Amino acid sequence: MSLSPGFSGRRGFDTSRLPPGQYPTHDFPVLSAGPTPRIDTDDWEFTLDTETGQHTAWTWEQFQALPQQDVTTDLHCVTRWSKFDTRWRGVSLDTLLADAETAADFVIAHCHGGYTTNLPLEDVLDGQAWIVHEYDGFPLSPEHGGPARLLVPHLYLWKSAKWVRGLTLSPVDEPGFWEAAGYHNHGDPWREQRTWQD
Ligand SMILES: Nc1nc2c(c(=O)[nH]1)N[C@H]1C(S)=C(S)[C@@H](COP(=O)(O)O)O[C@H]1N2
Ligand SMILES: [Mo]
Repeated sequence: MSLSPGFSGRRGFDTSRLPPGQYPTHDFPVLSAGPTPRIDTDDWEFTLDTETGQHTAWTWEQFQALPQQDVTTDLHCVTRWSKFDTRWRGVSLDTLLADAETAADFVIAHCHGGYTTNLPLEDVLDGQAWIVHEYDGFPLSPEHGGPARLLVPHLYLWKSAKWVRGLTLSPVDEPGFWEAAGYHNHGDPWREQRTWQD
């Protein structure tokens, strides 16, 4: 057996996978700015709107019929916990955006309850982002964003919008809920982009 240089024997965490200022945890804390919305999959719809006026909508059934991917990834929350090897299942944004008629550079995710978050388009393509509906082999719980949430694991977890109901593509960057409140516009944990000051 060989250990990588960053391996920490104490609790079995590979510290080389830990961005600066983070600590590892086995817990999965729930962080929500408001009450947990309950959305029935019969009523669920996911929409994509482009700056060209193109509107696409998927029902739950249509969404489930899209190619599904299993993703195992580390999560990094700006409140400093990181959770390794989380397992998700969902649809890649590459699939959802494949037919989009757009020259936009930015995405805004909209959620039930009013939460929003903004991302550069280049941060959600090429296998970097998914709309996930299973966690650890089970339907995603409402507390963690079920029936479906955005997952953008290479950015701080506030970018992974829970109860997501649609994406809007825009040529203009529009700060979302936490970005407008002082969190960093981009949120790369490896560069510790926590707040406007970073
Ligand atoms: N719709 C919505 N999405 C959200 C939030 C929220 O309040 N509303 N909180 C964000 C924040 S700040 C974090 S850290 C993560 C927490 O995800 P979790 O509750 O599954 O750990 O969800 C993000 N997505
Ligand atoms: Mo957060």
